[in-house]
Amino acid sequence: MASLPDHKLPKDFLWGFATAAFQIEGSTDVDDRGKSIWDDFSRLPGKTADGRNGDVATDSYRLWKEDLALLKQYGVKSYRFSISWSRIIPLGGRNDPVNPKGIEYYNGFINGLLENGIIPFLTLYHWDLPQALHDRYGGWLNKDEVVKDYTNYAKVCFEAFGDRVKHWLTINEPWCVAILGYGRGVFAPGRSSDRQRSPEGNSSTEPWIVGHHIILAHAHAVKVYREQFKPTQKGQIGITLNGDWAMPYDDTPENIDAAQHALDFAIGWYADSVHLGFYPPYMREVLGDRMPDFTPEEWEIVKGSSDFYGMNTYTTNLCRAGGDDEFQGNVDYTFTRPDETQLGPQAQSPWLQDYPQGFRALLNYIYKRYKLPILVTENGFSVKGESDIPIDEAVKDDARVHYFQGTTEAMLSAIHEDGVDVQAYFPWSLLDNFEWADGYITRFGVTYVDYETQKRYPKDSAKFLIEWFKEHETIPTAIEQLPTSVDI
Ligand code: GBH
Repeated sequence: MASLPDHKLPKDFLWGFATAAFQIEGSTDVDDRGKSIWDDFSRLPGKTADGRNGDVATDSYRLWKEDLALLKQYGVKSYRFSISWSRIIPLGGRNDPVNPKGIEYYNGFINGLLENGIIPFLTLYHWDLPQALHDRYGGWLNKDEVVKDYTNYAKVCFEAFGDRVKHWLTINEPWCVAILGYGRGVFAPGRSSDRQRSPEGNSSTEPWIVGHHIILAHAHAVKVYREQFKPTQKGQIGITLNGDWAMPYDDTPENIDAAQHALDFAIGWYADSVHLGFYPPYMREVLGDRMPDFTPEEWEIVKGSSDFYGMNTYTTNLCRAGGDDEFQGNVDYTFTRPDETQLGPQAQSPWLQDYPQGFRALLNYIYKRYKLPILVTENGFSVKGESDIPIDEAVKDDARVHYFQGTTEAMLSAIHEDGVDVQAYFPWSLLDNFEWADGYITRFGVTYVDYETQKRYPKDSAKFLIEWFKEHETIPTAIEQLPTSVDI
């Protein structure tokens, strides 16, 4: 008799919660930290929805022991967080001094994680470019300088932390850096052609140039890691990309094409280049000469420069041909089906609905196309009204529990029924935190943060996820080959 289907997670599956430095640390002028582009940007009037900035955030730079205690209480296997470049090299550049206090801080935190049996999963860049590099030479717009400076920063981190850190992400969501920072201008450094928004910038060229430079910087850092550190440190390294599932609005051929075009612009831009060694032909068709290209030598470094597929995903969009949003490949997004029904429950964030089938479809699409193990490094939901109700109600986050019920089961089906190789899952986020242009209004945490007291309150979604992973975790056995059933 065959054994019953084992609906457990693969043996070394990593799970934990995710955060990013600027969204939680605060203490922006402590211990010789330099400024990042988000410091000034978030202080400008009108850049965040509530007019608040990252100076305090969840105060995690000071309260790191509390965060650690929380992670321990939650029983996570891993924790995904990011390092602030401006704490490590305050002025950012390769000839600028390294800040021992910054290194010491992250050393303490990494050691604290390891002492508690929690595997550090480290992002090198989650959007907080040192301001000095932006002022000095235009930051991500300056290929020769930024590629060298980023690679140097990465190297400093491999040297300082790589004896203990075995999981590295080079860049978080380059699409957001390029499109939101240099196209729409809603994220730092806030460049855009829209002169009401920004005194300078060119939305039709800069995003594509910035994305191009980010890919190259990522690839060079990976090359350094593989050549100089991996042989002894034996870790894994890759990039993580945002990207939501794209579904045709209906089954007309132009809308079926539109969904693929949306994927090309949102995902293929980075994933085809990094994993397959080319830019999506449709991007060149739309952008023409504005789409840069790599030299054959550069492609050699770029192609295959990620050990895995790093996936940040939140929702699904219904796609229709047309519309003039070039950043979406001239594809129109909606959540409203032809029959006027909604795709799923609406989050607090306008861009997010709960549709777990899309997550499963995306996992399949990505695995088929890129043939790499998938690490889900972000997935999460903001709940309508959560910031306007008392704490004891806010922690009953049913809509978020519903979301995670759906996505965890969708992931399990993708693993067991579809054979997709998923190796990690990090819900976003450990804490409510500084939600970029939304300020503190939008909450993504599985832990509620009272921003007056900085007290942390576990929400029901944290409890749900902890239980779910307990139930589905495969406990390694001493005797690996133990039979699961005996044929009689
Ligand atoms: C993640 O990005 C970030 O990595 C994380 O820092 C953040 O806190 C989290 O999401 C929650 O937002 O309507 O054109 O402005 C998620 C990817 C891509 C989702 C851009 C929102 C809005 C597009 N994001 N998208 S637009």
